[in-house]
Amino acid sequence: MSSKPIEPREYHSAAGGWGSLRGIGSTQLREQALPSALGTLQEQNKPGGYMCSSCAFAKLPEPKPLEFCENGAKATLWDLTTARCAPEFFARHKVSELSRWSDHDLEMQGRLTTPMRYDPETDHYVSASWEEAFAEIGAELRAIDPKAATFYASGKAGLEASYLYALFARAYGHNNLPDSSNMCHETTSVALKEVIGSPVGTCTIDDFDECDAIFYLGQNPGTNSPRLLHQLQNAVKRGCKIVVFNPLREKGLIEFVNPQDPLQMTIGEPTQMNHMYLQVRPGGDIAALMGVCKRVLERDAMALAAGTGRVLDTDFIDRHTTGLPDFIAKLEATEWADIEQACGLSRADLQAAGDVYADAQRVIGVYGMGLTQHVHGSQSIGLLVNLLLLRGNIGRPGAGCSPIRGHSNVQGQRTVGITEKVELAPVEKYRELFGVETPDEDGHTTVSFLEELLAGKARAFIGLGGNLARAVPDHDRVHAAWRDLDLTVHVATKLNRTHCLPGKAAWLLPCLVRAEQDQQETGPQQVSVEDSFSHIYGSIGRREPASDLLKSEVAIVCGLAQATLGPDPRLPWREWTGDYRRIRALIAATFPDQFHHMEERMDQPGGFYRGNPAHERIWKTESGLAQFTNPTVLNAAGIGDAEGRFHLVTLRSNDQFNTTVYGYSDRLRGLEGNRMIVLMSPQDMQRMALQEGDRVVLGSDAGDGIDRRVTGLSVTPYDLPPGTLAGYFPELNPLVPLWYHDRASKTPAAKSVPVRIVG
Ligand SMILES: Nc1nc2c(c(=O)[nH]1)N[C@H]1C(S)=C(S)[C@@H](COP(=O)(O)OP(=O)(O)OC[C@H]3O[C@@H](n4cnc5c(=O)[nH]c(N)nc54)[C@H](O)[C@@H]3O)O[C@H]1N2
Ligand SMILES: Nc1nc2c(c(=O)[nH]1)N[C@H]1C(S)=C(S)[C@@H](COP(=O)(O)OP(=O)(O)OC[C@H]3O[C@@H](n4cnc5c(=O)[nH]c(N)nc54)[C@H](O)[C@@H]3O)O[C@H]1N2
Ligand SMILES: [Mo]
Repeated sequence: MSSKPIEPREYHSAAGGWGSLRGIGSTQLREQALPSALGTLQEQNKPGGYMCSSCAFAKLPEPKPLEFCENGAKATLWDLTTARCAPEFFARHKVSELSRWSDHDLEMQGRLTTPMRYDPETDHYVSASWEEAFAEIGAELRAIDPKAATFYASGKAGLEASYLYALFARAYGHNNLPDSSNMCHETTSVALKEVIGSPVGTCTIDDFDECDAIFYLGQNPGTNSPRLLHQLQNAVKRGCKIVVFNPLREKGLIEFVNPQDPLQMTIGEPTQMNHMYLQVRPGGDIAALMGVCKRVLERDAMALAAGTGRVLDTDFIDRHTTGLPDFIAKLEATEWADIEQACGLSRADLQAAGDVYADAQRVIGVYGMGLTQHVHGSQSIGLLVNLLLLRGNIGRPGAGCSPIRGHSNVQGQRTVGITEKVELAPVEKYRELFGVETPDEDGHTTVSFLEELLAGKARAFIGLGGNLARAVPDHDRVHAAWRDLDLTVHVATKLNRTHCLPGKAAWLLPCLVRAEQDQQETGPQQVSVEDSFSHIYGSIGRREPASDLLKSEVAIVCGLAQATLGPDPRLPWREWTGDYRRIRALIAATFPDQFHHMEERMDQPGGFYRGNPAHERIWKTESGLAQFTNPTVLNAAGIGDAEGRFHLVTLRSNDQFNTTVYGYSDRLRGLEGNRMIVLMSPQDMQRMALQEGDRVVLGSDAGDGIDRRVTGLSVTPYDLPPGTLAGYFPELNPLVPLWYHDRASKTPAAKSVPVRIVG
């Protein structure tokens, strides 16, 4: 064993700053995007322009001259590459060969240009016409039981294509409409619905201008929603206190230099972003929030004794909530020692965080995958809501619950009917407007689709975007089963690993990206999207499409529906393709309260707010009140501690968008050049007698007898709580058992995966 202390890796500059500008430049070089693509970026996220296809952050009413971040620019330049993945490429490479290529190398081939059909005889994709594609896919779908087909959506397609995709599924005969949400914020949709009656966040972006404290749990803004750093920086400069809970010290929550502020860029000091940074153990948020709530009660008792007024907002609690007495009993029965053990944080730190909460008039709770991707993730969200309810921090300015969504229109896809749950589908409206009867049975979530796949019962898969077989848990097992599907169809922009697992009949259907012009019979068309804050925006692309043969997602969905369902005067798919205003009129007719006058309102600066009852303190819960809930566990991980067991957190780097791997630089964590790494605390490395760069094999410790392992991982020292490992998604997905998911929502628990070092 070496006696030299092991130094954890870290990045020594602030988030933002010159590093983010260099990040954009290197993408442009790597992607050989035309210089004019940089000009196109000026239209990003502005009224009359196109909306970024990266994350789901707000598009502000008063945009700056450059209203994009490093990663938004990368996403656009990645879309606007000059490279083309054309039929000649497929002629050179067999699909079985391509299935061994890296995620990065596949997407680097550039934009798909032509519909491609899989030829099982030669193991090549070969070009075909759109007419052939639609006719053959329609015939395949007509030949099977609709309930054996799944229509997945990845969260990028606009509201128009999404609305029609959901309608197509119902008219064809199933509710199998999982989307990427099922691996992401489904925990939010289920948990928030239960406790506040709304499946989405209650904040709008303006709330960040008024809050006094932000409790920031399990979300990495520096990489995944960089534009939010500006709001956070402004809040800090106003004196707002940010309290972070995260096992990793993420740079964006430590220090930030605004790349659009010339003064700060040249001579200024970085902004120190947090007031407290609490390195909670994975899943320890339940215990940590219990500790914070305990302190709030202590402060309330102290205030009562001193006669200085209550800390609890008793008026709000009496009028708007139910369940507090039980929660108080639970808090009183929970020992500090157990809390400290479950979260790895000290009582003193949690009390200090409780004091920040109690002293703030307006508090926002922000969270991301660090809360949602756990077996008891729903309980963590319940606890965060409990904390907010104690002082009436929901439904007033500067306060609320703010989940940060993933894909740029993932929330919107759910809003307009892409859901496997019948109760959330506009069943009456489908009947009234189209004579379509929605099947009664709930459809598949992502996990239940995969269970069917592994059981050999699934027959057909259509993906409206995404890279599902790569993004899911247990993907080694999934890959083997995927090729037994009778039909796989991917509406896509670039080639990915799932495409290289063709079913017996298999198609790649290339589509436009958002920055490209979508020309239809009535002229250039607009689409629309929804952000994390329930605002809807119009989006119009002006770039010349990457190929003459590309179709829009709307045109492809309509082509597939028409070919599958045959002519029906109540479902004029062709006319809808010709004029998207007609689709928006249908969206408005289906959801009139939220989407009335959509056409006029979506282009106004800042879009329009579709409303949220919980924001108005109207609680659409079973009791009609906001609900305090009691946790049944103190740690959200599904499997507890044991000798030799680690809890593995799977993460995104700063150089990827989900399975799209732009490159190998995780700049904000000081990690360069290799994604096959496992981050480990220096203490654990010493205990295990490991050196930096040692190669290890991680194996599943889920106790189900299934051998899951990932080899060739290079040990890298990192500042992590002991017993915690971290590494990259999707490389480590083979270690996540399919059954290891949030109990309430079935969201895979990718943040506390039980593993061992097995070699
Ligand atoms: N550039 C870029 N932007 C993206 C994406 C991308 O891949 N690249 N993906 C998009 C999508 S689909 C999504 S869903 C979002 C994801 O954005 P995030 O929600 O930020 O997701 P992750 O990168 O998975 O990181 C989650 C954070 O939670 C922390 N964490 C892990 N376990 C725990 C825990 O138990 N408790 C707490 N408190 N923290 C924990 C991790 O250290 C990490 O900082 O980003 C979207 N935006
Ligand atoms: N272990 C682990 N697993 C995870 C996660 C994790 O944190 N850890 N995160 C989960 C989360 S939050 C999510 S959202 C999922 C993501 O899962 P998915 O949404 O299925 O995956 P993406 O990587 O976003 O999909 C990328 C592909 O989408 C296609 N594409 C890109 N742009 C467009 C477009 O404009 N239109 C169309 N039609 N296609 C397009 C391209 O072909 C590209 O290869 O992964 C989940 N899996
Ligand atoms: Mo996501």
